[in-house]
Amino acid sequence: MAITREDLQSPLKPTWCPGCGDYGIWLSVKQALIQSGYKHEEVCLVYGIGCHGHMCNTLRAYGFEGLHGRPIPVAEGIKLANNRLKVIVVAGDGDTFGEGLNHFIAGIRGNHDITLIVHDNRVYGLTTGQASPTSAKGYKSKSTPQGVIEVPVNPIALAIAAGGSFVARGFAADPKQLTELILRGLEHKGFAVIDVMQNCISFNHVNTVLWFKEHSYHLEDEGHDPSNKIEALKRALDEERLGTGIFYQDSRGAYDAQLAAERVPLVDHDLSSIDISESMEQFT
Ligand SMILES: Cc1ncc(C[n+]2csc(CCOP(=O)(O)OP(=O)(O)O)c2C)c(N)n1
Repeated sequence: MAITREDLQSPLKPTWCPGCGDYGIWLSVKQALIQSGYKHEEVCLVYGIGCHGHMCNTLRAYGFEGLHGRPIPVAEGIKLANNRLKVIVVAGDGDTFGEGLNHFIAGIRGNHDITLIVHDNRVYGLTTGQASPTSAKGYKSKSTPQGVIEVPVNPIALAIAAGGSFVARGFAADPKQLTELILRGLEHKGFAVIDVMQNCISFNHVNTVLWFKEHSYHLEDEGHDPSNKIEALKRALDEERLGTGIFYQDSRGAYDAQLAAERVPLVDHDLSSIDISESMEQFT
């Protein structure tokens, strides 16, 4: 049976700060799962460590919360072991563009069939407000009292340049568009990057909901064509006017679909003739 709102209902209440952008993303993930028509057992979510990762407590769905920076390789492993699953990564900007940046690029290059939702609040939220890789140059935080010296990572431009087959930006305060982007990402056969502009009400007093509203526009409203890579990159490099929607999409085929046809995913291996009793002895 397809997932219902009741299925996703967790007995645990969110602990995010009132006004946090995590609520809008949580709502959009739930809406997308309900609208997708997938069954509960067909979906697996992998969470990073951070405020965003607390979604594992508030969303009743199969999932795994691992190490900070490592949700992408965990998701790739799950997808390779059982490629019938729809695998979603819920990560932070620290997770994805700091500790896990190599995994972001490797995931894109491999075009693993995963939907990545980055809660990009431009700050390390859970550890109480240090600068993150997407904090603007000059951004003052407790870890950068004089202002950030480095230039920020531009997730959209980086994803397109690395060979991304689906590159989109959403906004936590626009759940209607974000739900649609997640659905499109889930349908996409390959690595779908959805970088979500998100406010952190407690620690980022620069990139507020109002700031994001004033600095963003819908790509669709300007007739953007997601098959035009050069135009997508041009728009991605504009850091003053932040487009939301799908920047770029192509259909080069996902990793698991390109593996040798005779490869049997781990989940379908016949284990009936394998005797593991000797290995289990140490646990008895
Ligand atoms: C390998 C490792 N490095 C650092 C940490 C400490 N740590 C936990 S959460 C976090 C930052 C989370 O920031 P982000 O990924 O942006 O998520 P947010 O809390 O903003 O949602 C850090 C640095 C850790 N748990 N593991």
